[in-house]
Amino acid sequence: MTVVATAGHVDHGKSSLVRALTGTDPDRLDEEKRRGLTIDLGFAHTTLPSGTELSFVDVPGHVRFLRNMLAGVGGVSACVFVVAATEGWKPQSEEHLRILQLLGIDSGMIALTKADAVDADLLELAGLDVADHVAGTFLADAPVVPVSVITGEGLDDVRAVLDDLVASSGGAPDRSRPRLWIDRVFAAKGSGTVATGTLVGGSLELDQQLSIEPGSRSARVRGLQTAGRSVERIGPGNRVAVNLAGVDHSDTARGHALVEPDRWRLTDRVDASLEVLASLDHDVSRRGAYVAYVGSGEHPVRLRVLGSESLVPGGVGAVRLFLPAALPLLPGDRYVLRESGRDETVGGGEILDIAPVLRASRARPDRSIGRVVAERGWVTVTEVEQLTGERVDATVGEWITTPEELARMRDDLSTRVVAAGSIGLDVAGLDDRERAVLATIEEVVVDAGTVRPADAVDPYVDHPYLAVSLAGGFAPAQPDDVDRPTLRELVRRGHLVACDGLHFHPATIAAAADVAARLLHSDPEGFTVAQFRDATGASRKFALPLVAELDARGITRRRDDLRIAGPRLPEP
Ligand SMILES: Nc1nc2c(ncn2[C@@H]2O[C@H](COP(=O)(O)OP(=O)(O)O)[C@@H](O)[C@H]2O)c(=O)[nH]1
Ligand SMILES: [Mg+2]
Repeated sequence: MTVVATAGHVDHGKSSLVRALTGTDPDRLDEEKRRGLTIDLGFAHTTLPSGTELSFVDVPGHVRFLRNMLAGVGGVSACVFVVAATEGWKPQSEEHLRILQLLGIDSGMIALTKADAVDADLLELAGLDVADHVAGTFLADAPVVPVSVITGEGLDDVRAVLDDLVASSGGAPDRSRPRLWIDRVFAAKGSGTVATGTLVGGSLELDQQLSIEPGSRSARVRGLQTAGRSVERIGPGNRVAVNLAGVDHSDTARGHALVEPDRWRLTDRVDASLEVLASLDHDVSRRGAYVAYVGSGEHPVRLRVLGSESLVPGGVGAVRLFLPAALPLLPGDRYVLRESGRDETVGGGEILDIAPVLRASRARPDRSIGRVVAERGWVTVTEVEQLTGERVDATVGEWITTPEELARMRDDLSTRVVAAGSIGLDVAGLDDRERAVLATIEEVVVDAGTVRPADAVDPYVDHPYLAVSLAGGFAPAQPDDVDRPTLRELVRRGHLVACDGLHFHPATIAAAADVAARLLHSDPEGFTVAQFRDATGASRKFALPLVAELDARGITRRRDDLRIAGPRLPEP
């Protein structure tokens, strides 16, 4: 963490404290200086005693500028919560605390300002009052530091406490997925469009191609600055000014996001949790002019309560939000919901599903990856990453699925392959998932674009010589063109029979056995090779090995120059 936001009621001394700590007046607009009132976000930075650099986002406290406050606290992880000892807890103290809580900000300190303007008793009372109001919130155990920008009392304590906060926050997470919600855009003399924001999720570097969302307009990083310095690369958790080439400053605005192209699934419909503020005096239903604050943006939304008609004050439920434009969102992003008709903060929560597939009446969103997969059946690793921000191991190929779906598809494929038998199933007719699953089934073999049951597969079964041999009958052309290893394999697999250096088709051997059976039927005394040769029409060259093969198989037996019936002689 190196970016903190101020928070607290108007005139409680937020901007004065930032100026005292940094030397920079965060009220940069002329109107702000004239009226002594923060209207828009202010930015300043300082170096803490430890040497750590810290940026401040100073927010307006006035209720009219709440939208600007919301734009500033989006990417921030800690706050300096300001309460004036002279006034104590006020309405925007309460509202800002609720908003920070809803946005998931989980660390901070409390500055009890204007300590010079009250006596010790009042100061103590103010401290007790604040402790009461923050009980049960993320600030319950936060240090409370009395401070005065007039006397300088407490400023060093504030610095020391901020150093502790930074040290215990462990730094902004780097998920190699940078996102910068733009909170300010301006045209800088000579360098074109500059956008500023708090960078989260990953790094940016010079010359990087970025996409501005919504709208997916591309821009190149021409320059990068943080804390007033030009840098070539900047990591998450920093205030960054990005000089963008390729876009006009009027094309982009607060609320837009800078992201890497094609890394995000842009969405205008999300399911989210909604925690309704207990202070609300009515239920929350779909009726209302709602505005959602997401990132640095403010978006009019339609809302549908999931699982019931409405949510009661203090209740927690889920809603579906319909946004006017597609944003680069992820589960875990926080939002605040306001109702513009009544100008009140309704509540807020966490985005749970950026691409809901179930109808609102059936959707029960949560952040589990298992639900994302189960609702779709099959998703790729890339899709899951875009839907959840998490990289998960594939179940099979590039796909993630449930164990049930995987088993179902394996069974289905096995059945289809078995049904196709030795003819095989055409792999080209399978989809990507089926092909991935097929590769995991051991009982099948893929060969030349077809898949067969492993036991039905014989790559030699269609060898062209076999047809030649079969057609040649008792006098087949010999396989002089077939290489020796192939010939040996054809014989080993029983597709050819080798007898005395010649090769025959098995059907020819069967036919020879039939000829022998017929000859022995008409003359049981036996037949000669010459008789066999005449009966088959083959020359002696072929007749001799054939008869030898019949002997070897026990179909015939030799007695002198005659062949008589062997034990395996078939019926004629
Ligand atoms: N006496 C006293 N006045 C202060 C102190 N801090 C701020 N102020 C005054 O309180 C008023 C509001 O201060 P500002 O910083 O603009 O408040 P913000 O609206 O919370 O940003 C200004 O007139 C400041 O001069 C302080 O420590 N002591
Ligand atoms: Mg101010």
